[in-house]
Amino acid sequence: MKDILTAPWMVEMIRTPTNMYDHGWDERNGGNISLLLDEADVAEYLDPAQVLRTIPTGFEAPALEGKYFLVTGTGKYFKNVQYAPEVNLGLVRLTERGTQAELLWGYEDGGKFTSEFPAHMMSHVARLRVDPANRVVMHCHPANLLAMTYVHDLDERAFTRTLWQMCTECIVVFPDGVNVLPWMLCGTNEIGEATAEKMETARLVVWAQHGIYGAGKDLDETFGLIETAEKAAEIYMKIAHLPRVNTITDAQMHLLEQRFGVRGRDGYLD
Ligand code: 2HA
Ligand code: ZN
Repeated sequence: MKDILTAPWMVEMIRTPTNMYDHGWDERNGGNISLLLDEADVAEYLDPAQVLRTIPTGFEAPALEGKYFLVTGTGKYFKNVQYAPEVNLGLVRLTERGTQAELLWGYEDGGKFTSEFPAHMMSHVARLRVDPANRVVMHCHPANLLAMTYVHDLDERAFTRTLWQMCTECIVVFPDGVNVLPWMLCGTNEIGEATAEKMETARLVVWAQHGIYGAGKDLDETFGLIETAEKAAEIYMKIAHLPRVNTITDAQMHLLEQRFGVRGRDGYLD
C-alpha cells in the first residue's frame, strides 16, 4: 500500500486550502472543500473495506451511494491542513442512500466533515447531473465578493453582468454567470438544497453576506474560477464609488464569445 500523503489528489487537497488561506479567503475555520474520488484512486492507498467509524449525514443523497469524498473537517482551520492533514481532512464513503458516511481515513481527533456537508453533497449531485466530469465543490469567504453583496443589487443577471464587465476574461471563465442566494442560515439542509438548485444552472453560487460556492473538474480549476470572480469583485469595489467613464460593452462581450467559443447565459447580454 502506498503512503496516502503522497497521493497526487492528497497533495492537491493540502496545497489548495493552504493557498486559499494565503489569499485571505478562509479566516479561522471559514471555508470547506469536498473532492470526489474514484475507488481505484483510493484503493492504491488504503483498504476500502477497513471502516474506522460510521457518521450519520443527516440527509439523503441516493445518487452518491458508494462514492468517495475527501472533505475538510468541521471547525478546522485551512491554515492548519498542511501541518496535520490526517486531523483536518477525512476520506469518507457514502452508504445507505447517502444517510451514512463511512470514515476510511482522517479526522484523527474524533472530528467529522464540515458543517456544510449537505450543501457540498447536494451540489455534487446537481453538478454531476449537468457535468459528469465535476469532482470539486469549494466554499470560501473572499472579501470583495462578500463586500459586493452589501452594495450591489442581488439580481443574478445584474450581479453577473457587473462581474463580466470588470475583467475581459470573466465571461470566458464563467459564461453561465453567478447565481445568488439571499442570506440564509448556513450549515442546514435548507441552504444545501437551495445551493444545489442554483448549481444546476451555474458553477458559482454567491451566498449573500457570507461567501461563495464554486464547482469544477479539479481543485486548480475550481480555485481559478473563484479567483477570477473575486478579482472582478475587487475591481468593482475599487470603482463602484467613482463615475464609470468606460466599460466592456455587450457588443464586445459578443466578440469574446466568438473568439473563445463560449456562450454567455441566455438573456444576460443584449
Ligand atoms: O466551515 O465556512 O459556512 C465554516 C464555514 C461555514
Ligand atoms: Zn462559510
